[in-house]
Amino acid sequence: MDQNRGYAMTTAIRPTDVLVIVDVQYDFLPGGNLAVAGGDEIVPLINQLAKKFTNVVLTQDWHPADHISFASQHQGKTPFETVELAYGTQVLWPDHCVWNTHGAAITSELDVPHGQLIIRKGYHRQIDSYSGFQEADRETLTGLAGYLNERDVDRLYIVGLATDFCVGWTAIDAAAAGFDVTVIEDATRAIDNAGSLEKAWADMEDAGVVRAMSREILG
Ligand code: VGL
Ligand code: ZN
Repeated sequence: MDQNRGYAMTTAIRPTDVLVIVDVQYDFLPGGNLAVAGGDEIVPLINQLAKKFTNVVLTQDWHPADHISFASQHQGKTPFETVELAYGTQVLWPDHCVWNTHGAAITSELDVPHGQLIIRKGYHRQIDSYSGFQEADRETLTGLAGYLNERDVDRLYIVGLATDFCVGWTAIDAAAAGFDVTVIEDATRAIDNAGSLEKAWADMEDAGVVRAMSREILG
């Protein structure tokens, strides 16, 4: 089967498949507080992909101004350093995606009027949540798996920002929750801090996440 991948076989999207668009918010786009290089380049591609799906769900990183993941909340710390928290090691970030700020808004360039659900995450002050399914304490659930299961969804395609954090963790948790998961690589962009991108792909592979390119869906 694998040798056929080069021939751009097109995967048919089924009515029960869901496209999950992760964190395409102004703070992760060029000019934003935690800008992901090339983040804006994926938006037209996501718009094209979304047209193939009946079901589209979005996630939105959504932090209180004093969120524990912000370096500004830890004396003497700067962004991209780490701290040990009750639930493990936490990377510290610039303040980003603060409730009701422009940076937290999903870009208006995203053309997904049929999006069904926006799941917010990271709104508990003491817990970060890269994943759209489960917060960083690995205990608190967002309800997304319940939503998808109630609607008899079994196959997810994941795109958005950033490959090595919110996309990767969402994909791994989705696989752990029993979904059949594909990440569309060219519809993501990475932060890539200290080897995080390579690690994320290795972790996704271990979790059984399929790595695809948009042409396999768009034809
Ligand atoms: C993200 C770092 C902090 C992401 C969110 O969307 O990948 N990364 N918060
Ligand atoms: Zn965040």
